[in-house]
Amino acid sequence: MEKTKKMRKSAFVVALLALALPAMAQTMVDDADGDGVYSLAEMQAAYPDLSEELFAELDADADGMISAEELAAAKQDGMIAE
Ligand SMILES: [Ca+2]
Ligand SMILES: [Ca+2]
Repeated sequence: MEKTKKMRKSAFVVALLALALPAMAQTMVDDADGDGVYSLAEMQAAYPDLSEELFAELDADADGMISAEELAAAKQDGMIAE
């Protein structure tokens, strides 16, 4: 009886890990110069296909940089891949 319970528990843990893995595979934009926002070059390092036009669209406040909020919004709207 006890053995079965233990096996169920580890199966549950494996299932949790399997759920967590795709989240970890998300595209991470690297803030290479550490200024807290993402430049076109930094965005293109993560998204090689990102055009200047799309970058400008993602830049909601048009300051020439993508903030973490703008990046999250772009992902949420499906404008760029997760
Ligand atoms: Ca930066
Ligand atoms: Ca911006």
